[in-house]
Amino acid sequence: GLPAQTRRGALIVVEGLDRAGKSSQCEMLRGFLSEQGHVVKYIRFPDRTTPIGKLIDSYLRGSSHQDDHSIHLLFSANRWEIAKGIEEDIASGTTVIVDRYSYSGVVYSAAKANPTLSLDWAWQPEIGLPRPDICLFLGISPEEAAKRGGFGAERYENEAMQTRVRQLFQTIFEKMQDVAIIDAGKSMDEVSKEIQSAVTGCIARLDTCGALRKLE
Ligand code: ADP
Ligand code: FDM
Ligand code: MG
Repeated sequence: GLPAQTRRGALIVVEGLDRAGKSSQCEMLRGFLSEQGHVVKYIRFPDRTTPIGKLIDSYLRGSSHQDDHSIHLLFSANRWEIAKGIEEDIASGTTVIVDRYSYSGVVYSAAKANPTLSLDWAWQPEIGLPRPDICLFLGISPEEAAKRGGFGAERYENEAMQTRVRQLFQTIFEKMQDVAIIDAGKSMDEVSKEIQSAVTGCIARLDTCGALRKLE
């Protein structure tokens, strides 16, 4: 491969339902890639620390109300405000691991079954954001997820919402490129091995696949 200084970083997204193991796996992947000598950043969406993120946090905790379209656009704006930083990191050789991204964005909003908030409508503000080199989708059955603890107190943590979210994730990832579907019902170590192998393949292809692309 090319020397490290000239090689760009990879943009790696981890998606999935609540309790699929996203955050645990992001941490493990960060450790794995760091040991390999990569410079790695781990970020998550929503980023609840920014002014927009604070509005989102209050909405998710049920402390405030927002129109469905309005909160959708705030989630997207929360990615746009971080996007330039991601592009700079990738260009300077840092690999960025992202816990939830535009795919959670469209799926959770469309799951509300609001008649004027289709998947198609929801995707539009995502167009132009940095496009992941790989998206790891951690799939888990409701039964396996339930073994990992009950629902939390946040807005979308209920059976009806999670069922629709599961179906919509299926719908979007079936026809998507650069996605690795991972059985997240296995042990943490088994899941992390599968992730490592998918990510290693992705990074090996980076030398030939050119610059970071944009969502379209
Ligand atoms: P997410 O970020 O997708 O909501 P977490 O990584 O926070 O998921 O994991 C949710 C819970 O499930 C945590 O208690 C974690 O320790 C546990 N967990 C994660 N992955 C596994 C696994 N493969 N097998 C069993 N338990 C797991
Ligand atoms: N979520 C997350 C959205 O509805 N839209 C988005 O764009 C993103 C990134 O916010 F219920 C939802 C998904 C989940 C909640 O939970 C965030 P975590 O536990 O912080 O991942
Ligand atoms: Mg998490």
